[in-house]
Amino acid sequence: MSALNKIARTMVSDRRGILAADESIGTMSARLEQVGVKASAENRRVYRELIVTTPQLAESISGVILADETFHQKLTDGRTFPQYLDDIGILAGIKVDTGAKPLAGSPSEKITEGLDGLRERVADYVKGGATFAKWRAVINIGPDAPSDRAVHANVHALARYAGLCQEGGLVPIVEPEVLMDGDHSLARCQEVSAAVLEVLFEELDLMRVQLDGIVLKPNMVVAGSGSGERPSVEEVAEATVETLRATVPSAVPGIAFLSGGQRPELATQHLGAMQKLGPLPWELTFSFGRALVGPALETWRGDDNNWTAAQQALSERAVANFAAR
Ligand code: 5MM
Repeated sequence: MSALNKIARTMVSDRRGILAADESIGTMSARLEQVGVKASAENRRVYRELIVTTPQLAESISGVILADETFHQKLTDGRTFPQYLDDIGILAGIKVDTGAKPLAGSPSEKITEGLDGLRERVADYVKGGATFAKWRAVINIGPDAPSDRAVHANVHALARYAGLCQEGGLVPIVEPEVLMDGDHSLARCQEVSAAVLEVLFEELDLMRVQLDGIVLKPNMVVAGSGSGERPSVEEVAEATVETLRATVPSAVPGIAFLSGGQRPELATQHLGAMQKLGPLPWELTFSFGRALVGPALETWRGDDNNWTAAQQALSERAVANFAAR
């Protein structure tokens, strides 16, 4: 078993999942302000400390994805976040993309940037204790979207990122997110998700990415949030698994879903329903952001008196997803 495969398997095995705590400075600041907390580097650090020091987190979480700012910050006890995570048996990951920007020629679509200097940044993150990385491509559905242009540009960037990470010793989480925003049907989401995954795996092959050393982080196949369509839990699970079976090679050790704005409980139900459709060629787990930490942030609101209750809220979501697996 290669070193990359071993890390990838650790990330998705034992019914554990990955916690996405890598909101960019802009996103995290907005989320803090929504709950009445002043956006500052120190408040973002304190909030991330609350998340990672949640008791028994390692029982249900295998890895935490950090943002660059957090990666270089320290906990109150002086340990860096990667050092602390390693001490409690959780792998430290790092978001290495620098964000999704308007795509030239298709301003309503996005291209994720961050390839410049990536080889050197990967080397620095490995020295700092990272074992895996993440890059998120954003694909939106609309009357004229996604265009072939946007899909190809994004999967090309994902494949080049994945190759550079593997060369430097990091397992790449490959995240092609087809957004839930819009009034499209579940069938349309399925069609676009399948098309994106198909060209993604062609591009990963072209760039000689070792498939047993990646973790795929896709969206679930759901109806657009403005569509009025309310598919059952089983319908979402079946459409998602059918799409993945048709497009994701069995060499991939694991698939860890993003939650994409679904209600936390619903995302968990979908994950649970998919496990019942096995046997499956890969592990199916979670790499949720909002569906794991949303309730904790709402509970904390910057008040130290709510610290324990907020950690309890995170713990409940993490344990529920562990149980759903
Ligand atoms: C945690 O949010 C991640 C970073 O977002 P920005 O760079 O846009 O601030 C995001 O990539 C996240 O990892 C995925 O979307 C999964 O999170 P959700 O909330 O969709 O489960």
